[in-house]
Amino acid sequence: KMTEAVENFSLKDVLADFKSCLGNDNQAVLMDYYLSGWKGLVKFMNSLGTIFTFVSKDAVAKIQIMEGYRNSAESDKYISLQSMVAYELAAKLVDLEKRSDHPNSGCRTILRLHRALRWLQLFLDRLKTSTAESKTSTMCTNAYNESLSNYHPWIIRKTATVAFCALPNRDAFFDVMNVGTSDEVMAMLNEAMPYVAEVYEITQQLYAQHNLLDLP
Ligand code: 1PX
Repeated sequence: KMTEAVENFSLKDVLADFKSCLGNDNQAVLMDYYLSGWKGLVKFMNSLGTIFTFVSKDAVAKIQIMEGYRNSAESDKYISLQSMVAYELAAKLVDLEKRSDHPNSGCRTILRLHRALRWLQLFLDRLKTSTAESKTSTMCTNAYNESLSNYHPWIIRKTATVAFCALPNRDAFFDVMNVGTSDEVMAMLNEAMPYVAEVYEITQQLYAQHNLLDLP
């Protein structure tokens, strides 16, 4: 019943985007690869079942906001996260105190995805060190409680926690990833996760340096 697009889809390709987004000098985080990586994650999440569409819907909305900037007259200002921050701050396009004139700045939109990337990193790290008996729902909940949940109101936390219980088990999860045997999944995660971590760290430093970590 799965479409061809889903069948050919591998988490390996998704994580490769996070390597590509570091470019050649490992300094800038390139927007198009960053968004492409996110689109792949969304596709992966949607293949887990309709219950997760409430999560992917928000990610999709944020990806679309960013693609809007990339398709605008200001496109070149959004070539990297670094150029975006420089441009939006200089042009006063970021709401710093409360959402008002610029409710959907690139800076605040990317910050939401950035926080979610931390969840992904923690979750995949747990998966990497898990055993056949480990429960995906527990790994997912723990990763969430250590990261993203701190930015979510009670009602979202509650809904997310309920959704996590519907996660497929570890074997089914590995199947959906389309990477191969569980040994191959482990090898892929070992090879790809340092790049996700690097993207996270560079973004975190950029935001810290400009005092943007609490954007409303
Ligand atoms: C092998 C594993 C791959 C799994 C890939 C899944 C990646 C999913 C990433 C989740 C993306 C969620 C983006 C959330 C951004 C956010 O925090 N938005 C909130 C704030 O936005 P606002 O504009 O209002 O300031 C917004 O309120 C979000 C609401 C949606 C609910 C978010 C629940 C987060 C759960 C994250 C874990 C997903 C578990 C998927 C199962 C694998």
